[in-house]
Amino acid sequence: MATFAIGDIHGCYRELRRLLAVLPIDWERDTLWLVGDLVNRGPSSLRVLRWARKTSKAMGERFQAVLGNHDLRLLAMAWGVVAPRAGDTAREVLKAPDRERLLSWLAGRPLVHRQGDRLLVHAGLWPGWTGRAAEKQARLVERALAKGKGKARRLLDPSVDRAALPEALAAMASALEAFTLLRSCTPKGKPCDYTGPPVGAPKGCMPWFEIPGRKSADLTIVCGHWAALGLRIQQGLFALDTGCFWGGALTAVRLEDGAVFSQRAL
Ligand SMILES: [Mn+2]
Repeated sequence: MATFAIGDIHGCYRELRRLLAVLPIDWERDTLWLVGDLVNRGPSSLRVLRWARKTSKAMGERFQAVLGNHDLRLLAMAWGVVAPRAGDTAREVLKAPDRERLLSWLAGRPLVHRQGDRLLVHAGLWPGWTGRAAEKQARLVERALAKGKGKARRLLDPSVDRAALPEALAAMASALEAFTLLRSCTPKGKPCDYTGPPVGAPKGCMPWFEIPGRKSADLTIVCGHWAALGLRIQQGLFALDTGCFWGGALTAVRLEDGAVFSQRAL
């Protein structure tokens, strides 16, 4: 039984179907992980979401998709917390007849999924977190998001000043930042506002997974979110965002042997 992981899809449904067509996956036995950002930017968020929900129902626990920042943005748009901007192509989901069941499925996705020594997350983990600490934080935030009420809305509202939040909610906001947005940070774990490739990072900033003494270093992390990093497979890391929407490719890997499967952007 193998585990396959696919990078950021961003509504690129055609590429997804082509990738799946060549993936040597046994749908009855193997496991499929998605690193999140299923929707937005690309042309077919609705079709990707319908496929993901259906596949999730069919595969059960063998299918896992963690929430990315664009998945959360779709929920925030649906809840009226943020107004859609140009480029928010995922808003097509809001007009769909099946929007409620798609959105409630999405809101029920985890932020972190761990199986044995493998951990799936969209962006990253704070360097001071063990895998266990990350899971604990994730469960708290997931519970709030699945309810979709006041707490969740405040967590997804960019106009809320985090410094003014109650301590518990501020901790959840910080966790959400690591899970869905983190790329590089300082050795002390202060995030850097930088989206480019690691080689051009500002002084004192390094990829979160290279911070010395990182407490989750005993795990193999499967993540995406950082298109400028691209495909990075190294000890303890599978980073899979190869920028399909940006004209790159959609990438899958088989975690057992690191075999790479790729569909270039159409
Ligand atoms: Mn992302």
